[in-house]
Amino acid sequence: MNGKFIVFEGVEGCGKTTQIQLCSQWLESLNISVVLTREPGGTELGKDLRRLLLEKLPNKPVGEVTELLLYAADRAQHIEEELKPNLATGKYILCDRYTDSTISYQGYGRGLNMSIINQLNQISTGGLESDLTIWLDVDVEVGLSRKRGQATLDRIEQETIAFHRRVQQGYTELAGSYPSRIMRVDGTSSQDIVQKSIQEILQNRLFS
Ligand code: T5A
Repeated sequence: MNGKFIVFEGVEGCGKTTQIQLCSQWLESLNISVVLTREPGGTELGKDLRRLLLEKLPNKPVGEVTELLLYAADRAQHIEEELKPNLATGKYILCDRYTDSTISYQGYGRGLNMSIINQLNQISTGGLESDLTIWLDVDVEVGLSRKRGQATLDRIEQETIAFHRRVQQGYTELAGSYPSRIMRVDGTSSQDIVQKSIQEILQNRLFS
């Protein structure tokens, strides 16, 4: 595979969507061919799975294991339909969330068995890892207050603050365990400063 697979991660409202857009504009200005995608929802099937996962409907609860399996199904489809073909043709993929989300949300947040999560991640990805993961680190209160100002909160955003803190702990521990793959960026700075930090990391890690 010749392209590059760059993932953006973090708690709710950390600024992934904003930074992916800015990063895409910058890469295109360098004549690099870019694909923007996300999990869940990076394929047609995935859009339906995203709706099932994020809509909060009264009397229609989503079980924790069901949730885990739906994220895995979304990812398996995404890899075959979107990630592998674009990497094979040399594209730079900017992906909003990937396996570290499952570890942080379903593992740390829900408390599901980590070895099952790791096995499912292996099955759904076939071993495909990101070339680089940018972790936008913001306090969960800051991220959620940004989201509250924006729209109604989805099913997962409506979880307790304790849940979101466990998710944040997940990202912190993952970044400590995989220092060469996961790069922490302070997401509380202004959008321009955050973007400059990301561009510096990409220049050092992918272009040099
Ligand atoms: N999930 C996902 C799992 O539980 N397991 C999994 O395996 C996977 C893959 C997906 C949900 O699914 C869960 C995690 C999630 O709960 P999503 O697609 O991440 O949801 O949700 P989105 O709503 O798209 O994204 P976020 O809520 O995380 O928001 P973003 O994209 O991080 O933030 P963004 O850029 O939209 O910004 C939010 C607001 O903040 C402002 C923006 O203008 C916007 O208003 N903002 C800033 N304000 C101040 N300073 C900055 N630096 C700012 N940057 C952005």
